Amino acid sequence: MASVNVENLSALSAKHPKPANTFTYGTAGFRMKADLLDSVIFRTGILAALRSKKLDGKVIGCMITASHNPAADNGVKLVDPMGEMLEGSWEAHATALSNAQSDEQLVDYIHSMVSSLKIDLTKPANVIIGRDTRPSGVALVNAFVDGLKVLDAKSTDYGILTTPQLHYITRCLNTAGTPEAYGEPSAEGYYKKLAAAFKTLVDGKTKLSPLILDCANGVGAPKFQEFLPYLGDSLSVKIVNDDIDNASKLNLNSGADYVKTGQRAPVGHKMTPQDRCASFDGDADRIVYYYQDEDGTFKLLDGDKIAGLAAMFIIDLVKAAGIDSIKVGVVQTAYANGASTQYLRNTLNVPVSCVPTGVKHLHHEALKYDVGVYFEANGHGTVVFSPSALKTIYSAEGSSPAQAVAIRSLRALSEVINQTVGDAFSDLLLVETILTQKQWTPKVWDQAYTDLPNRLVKVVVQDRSIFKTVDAERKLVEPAGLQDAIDAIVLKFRDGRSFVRPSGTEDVVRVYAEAATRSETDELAHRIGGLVFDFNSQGSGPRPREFI
Ligand code: 16G
Ligand code: MG
Repeated sequence: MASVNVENLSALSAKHPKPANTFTYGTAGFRMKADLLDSVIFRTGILAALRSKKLDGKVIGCMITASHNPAADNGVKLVDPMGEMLEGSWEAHATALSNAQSDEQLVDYIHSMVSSLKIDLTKPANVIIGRDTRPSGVALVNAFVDGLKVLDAKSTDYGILTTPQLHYITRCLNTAGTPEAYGEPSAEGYYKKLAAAFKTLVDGKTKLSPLILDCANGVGAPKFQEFLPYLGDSLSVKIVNDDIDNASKLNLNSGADYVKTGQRAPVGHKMTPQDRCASFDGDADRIVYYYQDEDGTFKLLDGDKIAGLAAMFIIDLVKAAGIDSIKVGVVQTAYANGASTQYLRNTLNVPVSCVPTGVKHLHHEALKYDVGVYFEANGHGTVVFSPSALKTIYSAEGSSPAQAVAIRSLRALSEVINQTVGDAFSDLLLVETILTQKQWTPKVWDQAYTDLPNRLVKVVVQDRSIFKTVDAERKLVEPAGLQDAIDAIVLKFRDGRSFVRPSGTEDVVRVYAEAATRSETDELAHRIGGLVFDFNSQGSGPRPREFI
């Protein structure tokens, strides 16, 4: 089994001293101010090497990004061999390694993992690395590589990539030469695969007007620019917010998070009712669409709207292909607008499951369906096809020309969609495919259902860890008595719904509320916010004035 070369570890570890902070590998890996991350990322390198050795040298991915956070932040997440998020049970190991107080503790923890998980340290380890455009990325990649050196892991640095590209390449490398080969393991391979599928899907259809694409001044900008030549004249896109040379602009007043949270267009974005717009987040794994109504109202088409559009389209295609043995399902979180869930269940008659927040939960649940469509309201999401569904789609022949066309579309759809993780590029092509095939404007798409007004508020509390939820985060079991008090308030509101959950990424508790009208929704959100703040005097700092 061999053991760790302690001298080598100490020499490398000395370059990456641990600050006094305590770290947690959360929903999206480690994420914080970049200047606190050096030791964390060094140790995550050690973990990545261990993970690869445990999996017999399979390639593990490492993405250095802090997504929609400000430019001064950064983060790291690891990707498992099929392009999915790091297995849940290893998150605790990441946390433990990052908090080891000395080299001795570090070595002890590595040895305890080696023995409890039966890791053979003599096995090879292979890790690939990608990063977003943040200036802190280069030094953090070096820290990660030092971590890999502790266990002699082999690494390939792919430089700047979007998060989903890194997921894609990881899967390609691990499936190369097998019947499940996912594609060429490079950004170029990714562009070629997606563009070819998209061209098949829109072949012969009238091209839509240009899409105005806000890239949040992040990695999506240079990468989408790089992608455009592959798309040729199948799609026209006008990229805005593409200044990656001025780091402070990253995610500033722009991007999917800004648009979704504030329900407004990026600053400086002059929209007309003719425009179809979309925003990526800082690492291009999230997308939302929007447009302006004739009366000037801003209209958001978020992850729920994308899920509804995709489910509707896929259900129709499966029927048209004559293979309705394939069952489509949709996965949402508690944040899904109540009107979207109703639309999916009652209009599309599709099964809908609700899971806790975080891509990994949705992805896992979606794998239970033949075709699983999953989206968070914030725009993270994709569609996954089960191996048996793919087999059916690829073996079907169709007994009429119409069936043959539908089958061809389904095949191309499974190629245009990045099935490893939610991917803003691939989701964009999915939406553009459907709008092109139907010749729909965003307004027509929006008519599927009307969102219930909703509001999200943050409550700063002394200790968010005392808030415990069940039922996919829709009910609090602790602190005792709080859920009953919430229920009593919600009952007073028409179409009222509200839930309270601790954030996985920030030191706050989040309150979501929806109700029949905007004013009732605001009142509900602020009543629940006040309730949580006051409950056992949990609130921290000044009580927000709008809380009731
Ligand atoms: C992370 C998750 C995202 C989730 C968000 C919730 C991934 C890749 N990202 O960004 O899916 O919506 O956390 O944040 O899983 P919260 O727990 O602070 O509300
Ligand atoms: Mg992101």
